[in-house]
Amino acid sequence: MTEIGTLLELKGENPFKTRAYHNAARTLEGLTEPLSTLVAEQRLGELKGIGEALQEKITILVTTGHLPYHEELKASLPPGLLELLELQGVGPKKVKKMYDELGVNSIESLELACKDGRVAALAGFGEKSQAKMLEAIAFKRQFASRHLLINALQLAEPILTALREHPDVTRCSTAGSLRRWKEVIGDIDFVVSSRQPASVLDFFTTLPGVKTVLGRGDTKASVILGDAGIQADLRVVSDVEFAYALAYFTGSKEHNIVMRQRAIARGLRLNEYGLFRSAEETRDPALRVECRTEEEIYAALGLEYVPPELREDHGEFKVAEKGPMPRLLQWTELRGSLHNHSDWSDGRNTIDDIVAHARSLGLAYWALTDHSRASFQANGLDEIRIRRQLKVVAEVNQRLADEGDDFRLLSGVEVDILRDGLDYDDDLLAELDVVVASLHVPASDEAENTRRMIRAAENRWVHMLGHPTGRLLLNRDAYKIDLMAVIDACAASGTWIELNANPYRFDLDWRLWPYAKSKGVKCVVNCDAHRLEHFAFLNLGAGIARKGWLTKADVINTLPLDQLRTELGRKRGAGK
Ligand code: DGT
Ligand code: CA
Ligand code: CA
Ligand code: ZN
Repeated sequence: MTEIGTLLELKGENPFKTRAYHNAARTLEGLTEPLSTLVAEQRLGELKGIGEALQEKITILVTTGHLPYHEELKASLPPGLLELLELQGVGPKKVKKMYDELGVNSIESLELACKDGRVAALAGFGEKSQAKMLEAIAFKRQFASRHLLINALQLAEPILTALREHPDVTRCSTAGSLRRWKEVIGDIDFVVSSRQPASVLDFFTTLPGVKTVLGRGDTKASVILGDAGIQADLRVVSDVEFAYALAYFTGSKEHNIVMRQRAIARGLRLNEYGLFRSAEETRDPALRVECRTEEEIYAALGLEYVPPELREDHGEFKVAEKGPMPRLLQWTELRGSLHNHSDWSDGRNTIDDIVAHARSLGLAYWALTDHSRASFQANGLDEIRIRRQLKVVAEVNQRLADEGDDFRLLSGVEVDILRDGLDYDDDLLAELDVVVASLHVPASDEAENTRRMIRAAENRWVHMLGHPTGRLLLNRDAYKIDLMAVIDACAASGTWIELNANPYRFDLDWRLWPYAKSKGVKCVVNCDAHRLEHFAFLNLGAGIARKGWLTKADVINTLPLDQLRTELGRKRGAGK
């Protein structure tokens, strides 16, 4: 629906018509029951803003899986136009104008038009906007082959399940950066053991999600998956080779290099085919040290097992040599999230829906931390509205208590860090269960940002700093900030730091958690949920916490409610 709306805009259709599609798309995304049910029961008419023409199109789309109207529309426009919309800061109106007046119909032709100044000459464009477009092109190219973890996972998971169920597959796993839970993924890797490699490769290269087969040999294949266009490599080995292949293709390259050196130091050779009693490269089965599992490979090299998330040559060898390796956080140990939004600010869902969903997931608590008033673009709450919300939260909790339910909704705010302090007075902050402080409008100066964040951490009512660098992966860099100084200030003031589990953020970065932990700073793995699907970010964030060497004891929101309340009171009680 969104795409139809966009296509109509590109065609220059009247704005009411295009808006109808965009509104319908929004309505459909926010549905609380399956669309197919609504269609089957002919109840689309109950939905806001969906007229008869749209109902008919939606019904065709849901029942047949495609929509001729959409396909005709798409075919009537050059395919490159949609690609242009992927450029930052380029919307349908601009694309239409450049297409109509300059014939720009692809990224390449836009680049040319910018380079000879034709875009700047268009009415309403100018030099600045032309330069911005060139920047956006460079940016897109730089990241063309890098993808968010969540997008790669969503493509990989059904394939892994399908491989597991395939009769010719003995063992299988993801490998590479995906298995290591890197925040950004180049390509997806699978390792499979089988007696029938040809059959597995046939299956893999003809999966429904496969757009292009880049290459296929006797033991491996590479394909392009999905509309996102992510490459996936599959290697098939014999089952005796599986553990070595899995370890090798999981990487990282840096980790593998140290593993090889350790093997050589023991008079052995390690490669993707095995661990061999040999002083030179070989794949002679007679020389192989039998290892069924990765654990056995690590043991043969004098190491405890290293979980995939830690295989970055970031100190894991020193620990695995001496032991014990820490028992890393499990996502099922998380009991709730302490930074989330509702439809009172820029979230999608009502408080009742949020509570029902959190309970259905078996969580123990959930904090509502809508935006404060300075975030007016996100419909931030002023004092009157937040006090009204406090009452609603109290009523919800009363109802839960009456029903004998232990789940609790916590009140709170994501308060803006402003130039001269916080967006709410201390008196108001003191009334809220959970206070997250975030810098949404940073200064250009590092020292200034650092000063503002430290000042927020030093406020007695602030429990934690939210998304401390403001980065959006593959989109927007971190603002300038001295994170070490901020972490030190959190350590000194007893302030926690959020690990924002939104897959665009993963902020604070995993590379900094060992430092924060060494200073005694606690982590809170937060969904920053704006809609119900975002509750699933707990799992993603827990993986990043693992990658940052964090254990259950390092993460505040593993605590049961009563202990959480004690911890929430700790900083506030200090110095009273
Ligand atoms: P990516 O795909 O860029 O996100 O990162 P990876 O780590 O998945 O890299 P990829 O797909 O190129 O290769 C998968 C693994 O295979 C990699 O983590 C380590 C191993 N590997 C690949 N090439 C080499 C190599 O030249 N030397 C060593 N030691 N290992 C390699
Ligand atoms: Ca890879
Ligand atoms: Ca690869
Ligand atoms: Zn925020």
